[in-house]
Amino acid sequence: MTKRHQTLGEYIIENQNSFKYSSGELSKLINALRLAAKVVNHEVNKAGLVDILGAAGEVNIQGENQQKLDVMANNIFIQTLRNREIVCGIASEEEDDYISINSHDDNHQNKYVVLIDPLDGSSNIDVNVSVGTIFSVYRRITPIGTPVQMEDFLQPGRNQVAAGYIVYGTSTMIVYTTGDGVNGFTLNPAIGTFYLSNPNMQFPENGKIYSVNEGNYIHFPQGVKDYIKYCQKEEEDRPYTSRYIGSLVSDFHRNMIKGGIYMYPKSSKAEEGKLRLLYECNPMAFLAEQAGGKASNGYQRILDLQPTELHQRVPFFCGSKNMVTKVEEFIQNA
Ligand code: P6P
Repeated sequence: MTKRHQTLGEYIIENQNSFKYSSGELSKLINALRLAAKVVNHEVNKAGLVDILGAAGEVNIQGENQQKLDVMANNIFIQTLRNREIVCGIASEEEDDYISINSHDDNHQNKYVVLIDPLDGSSNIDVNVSVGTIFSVYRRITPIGTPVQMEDFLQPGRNQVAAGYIVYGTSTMIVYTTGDGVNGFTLNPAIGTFYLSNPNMQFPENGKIYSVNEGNYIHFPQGVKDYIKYCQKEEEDRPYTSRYIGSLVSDFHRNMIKGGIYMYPKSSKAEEGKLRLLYECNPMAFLAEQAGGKASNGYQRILDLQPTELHQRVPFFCGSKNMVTKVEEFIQNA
């Protein structure tokens, strides 16, 4: 009997009860993200065809030129989530402050907060390299009313109830977890349907790929330099292969399938690293651990870090468990 390729919609329905909070609203949230992903995918795929490239002329809180697609993706995800009576607040890389969303029904309280990087790696758009959306979902802590930054948004990553990414690459995929493993769904653009293509994704414990911007080598801490030299040494199963796309989602996705480690260390140029804890590191760390991998800031588990501000940055080492443990050893013994 040929294997039935489940659609994402069927998967959500069939696994609704496995989600410990099984309220149905998280399923609605995932469905909303699915819809937004299709719309953004359409825009990303035609980016080269219309005058949508180039900076929108504005600069976001990160001090980066906002590409028009960044702005569009941000608006698409916010509008899609706002209209569904599920989410009480959204924090986005593209928004200085979080957005509160009040329920239209006085008897209903929207119970989730979403943190999102609507189009990570957007500087790659102009050169036709894959980009991605990263999302992180928590249950609100405050019982009612307008969500509060400290309690509702600055939760440690171990509180996440769902996390995932959409990679707009050679094919468009949604990869996500609700705490019961990681599954990947590939879009059939001809009919606009996501199919379960990568069930139960697992990080190999060991890998032979390291992903880091070696152009920053001279600025890295000594322990990171020592680990990079370790990766390059002719010994045992080394030298490893260096692969760095400049798009976190793509590097992470490849490393999860093939085995490898992604690193964005702190440096003398970036005292806390570049990646944001809340909407890049925490969701990718949740996925990594759910797939048997590991995510660390070099000293601590990413998911145990207590956030202090929406857009804070942390050093990030993520991927095959034994590779992350090895770089931690180099960092801590330098
Ligand atoms: P650099 C993209 O801007 C991003 O946030 C990640 O997707 C990517 O891995 C990293 O930054 C690239 O940064 O400094 O190496 O260009």
